[in-house]
Amino acid sequence: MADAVHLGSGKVRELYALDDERLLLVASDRISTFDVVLPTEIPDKGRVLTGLAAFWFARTRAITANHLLAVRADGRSTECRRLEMLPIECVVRGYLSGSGWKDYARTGEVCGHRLPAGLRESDRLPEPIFTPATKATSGHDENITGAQAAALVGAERFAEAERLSIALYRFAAAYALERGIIIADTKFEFGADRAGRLVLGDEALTPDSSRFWPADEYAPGGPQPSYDKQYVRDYCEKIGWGKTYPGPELPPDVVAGTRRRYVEAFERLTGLRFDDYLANPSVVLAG
Ligand code: Q0N
Repeated sequence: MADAVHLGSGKVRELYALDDERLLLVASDRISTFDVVLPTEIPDKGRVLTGLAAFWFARTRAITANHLLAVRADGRSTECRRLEMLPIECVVRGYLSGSGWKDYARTGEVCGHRLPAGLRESDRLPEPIFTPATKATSGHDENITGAQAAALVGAERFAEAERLSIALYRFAAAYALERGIIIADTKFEFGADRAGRLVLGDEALTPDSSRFWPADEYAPGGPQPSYDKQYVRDYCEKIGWGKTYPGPELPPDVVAGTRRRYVEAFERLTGLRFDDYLANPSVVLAG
């Protein structure tokens, strides 16, 4: 870390350059809700997300190459290949929620996909759809049509990013559903390596980059509880926070309940004990 150059901060992650070809992604324990980072951290949240992403990277190599080189012993830092990132977010939706639901309710379409009439909020879609968005530097990402995305990255790149995103989502959603977790939607970021090949980057298939819902509570026709952040959201509603900066401190029981949910998602999906991950993060890469 001594000579790693800080490149930038996301809401909950830091990015450093190790050399010309490698980056270090560090996941903090910060948590955001309603787009505001809260002043209270969730212990080990960054380790859960790092471990889960590494688990998925290891298990999806037959679908697509990815940027992961190594998970460090701290369990929250990953060394990755430096890529030329595409200027689009590759979102896949298997269920109708968030901006997808809002767009459908207004227009009957999401990112140019015409959907059947009469769908309710949180309904499962007949097939997963690719709904690209632009990366907003400030504020919210904006949904765009496939044609707009293709204009940004090129038709061939767009087609490959769409194909890979849908294949990754199908694989992960089926796997997670068997373990009691619905992945309602998810966001991928791809980049090109030096040979021009498309490579999966960022963190993938975590609760921060996806909507995870508990399958046993699934009840379409309204919003669903979040697998990971529901205690935080319920607490924020209870105290009447206005959902603008600054966010509230979280009480110890909300922190403990939320940490337990993150660890539970990790253990369900990986089939590993989280303590075993802490002792040796490489366990998520085996098998
Ligand atoms: C990169 N972002 C956006 C960390 C994540 N492998 C890569 N090569 C080049 N650039 C990037 C990656 C990756 N991953 C991705 N920015 C640069 C997401 N960031 C936001 C800040 O926290």
